[in-house]
Amino acid sequence: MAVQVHRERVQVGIVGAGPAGLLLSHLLAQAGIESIVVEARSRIHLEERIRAGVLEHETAAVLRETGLGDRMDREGLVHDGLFLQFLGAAHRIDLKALTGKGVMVYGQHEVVKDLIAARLNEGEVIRFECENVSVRGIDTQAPSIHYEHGGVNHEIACDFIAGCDGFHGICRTSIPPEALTLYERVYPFGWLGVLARTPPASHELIYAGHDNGFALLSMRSPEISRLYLQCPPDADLALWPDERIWEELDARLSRSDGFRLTPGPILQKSVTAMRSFVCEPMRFGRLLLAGDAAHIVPPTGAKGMNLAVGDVRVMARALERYYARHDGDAIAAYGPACLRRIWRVQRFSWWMTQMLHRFDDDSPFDRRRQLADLDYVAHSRAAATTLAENYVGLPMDWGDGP
Ligand code: RFL
Ligand code: PHB
Repeated sequence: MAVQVHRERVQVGIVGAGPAGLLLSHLLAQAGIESIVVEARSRIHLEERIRAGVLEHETAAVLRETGLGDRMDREGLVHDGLFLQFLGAAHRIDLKALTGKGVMVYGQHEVVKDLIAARLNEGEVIRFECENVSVRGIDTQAPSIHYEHGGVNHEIACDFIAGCDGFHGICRTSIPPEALTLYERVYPFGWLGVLARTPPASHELIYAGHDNGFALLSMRSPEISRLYLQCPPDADLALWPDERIWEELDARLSRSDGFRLTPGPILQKSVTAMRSFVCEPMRFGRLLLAGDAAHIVPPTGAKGMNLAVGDVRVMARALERYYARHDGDAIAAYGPACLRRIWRVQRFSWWMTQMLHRFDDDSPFDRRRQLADLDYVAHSRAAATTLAENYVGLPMDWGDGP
């Protein structure tokens, strides 16, 4: 029996409608390059998936410059500082005074909502709920994306495929393993994250290093708090009833000045394992990887989504140059240009993570060294500037890109 196949063609086929895939599609459209985004999950799932919350100064600027800043500027919270907390005292790092820049607290799912709305304005360029997605011919001039939807097989022929399908996607694993070098560190802990209906107890984020483990106070709006606790990587949520979560947050975030959290209804909870990961190179033939498909950072530096934005900005520029003058060198330069920034961000995310978390095999020496690191950042303008410069974001354009 002949199987029906629906065939179409596009310049760039994109796998994954997270921040990387959606923003790439948006940037390409602005450059007059057509793309289609193939996504495994539903629109509602993407729009409700709670993840990152901090946009670097330049990430917010990119969204604004490309027409996506209106709601962010209305509803997002501009933060000019953050607190490092240890030994029961909070120390403010004045990002604005140290770097001239701040960050924007605006949920990743809100960015995703804005991007989906902007892309769907231009037609059916996002295909949701695609099954059995695969990529073929990635080392040829004629790669293609294949998927099933509603019992029909689909094939999209493209010039290039952008693998924006996250850490567990199929793009990176379609590359022959011998063509890749993977760098990885898995941490012996995870984060238990909760979304709670209670006004944030602090108007700026608090990163707390405590003997019981790390805790973070963040937020999504003046009414909604986002809080995290270091926990075992495979923590069973059944063992974390709401009362235990509030008790532990209170213990780790309490201070000698009487600061206290106000518990409220917990709307959502989840556990995230933590790793540092980089895949090199970021391109195999005509498949280009971006975002979490190519690298993962532990969330302590608030960098994952920002790195994804940096990658696709460079990729969009490379593709623009390719189409303007068939410049294959621009495509070859994509990965190396991104990797320089990626490794600096890896370093920062690792440094924040090891400074603030408890490791089971910490010796008393390690603990004193961690506290000395925190003390140094809290009391040295030079050390605080290093943290601040990385936190608000290193420049996305190092001048050596395609
Ligand atoms: P995503 O967002 O994972 O999107 C990948 C998309 O690909 C789809 N997909 C497939 N589609 C088709 N076929 C397949 N076979 C597919 N397999 C997967 C998925 O459904 C999904 O829609 O990757 P992207 O676009 O690279 O974006 C990366 C960011 O999502 C990630 O780095 C951040 O969320 C990380 N992160 C943070 N980043 C920040 O910049 N600032 C933060 O404050 C921050 N906090 C966090 C975070 C991540 C966290 N978790 C849950 C991992 C806090 C947490 C707790
Ligand atoms: C968040 O608001 O979800 C958040 C903020 C800062 C981080 C990680 C996550 O470092």
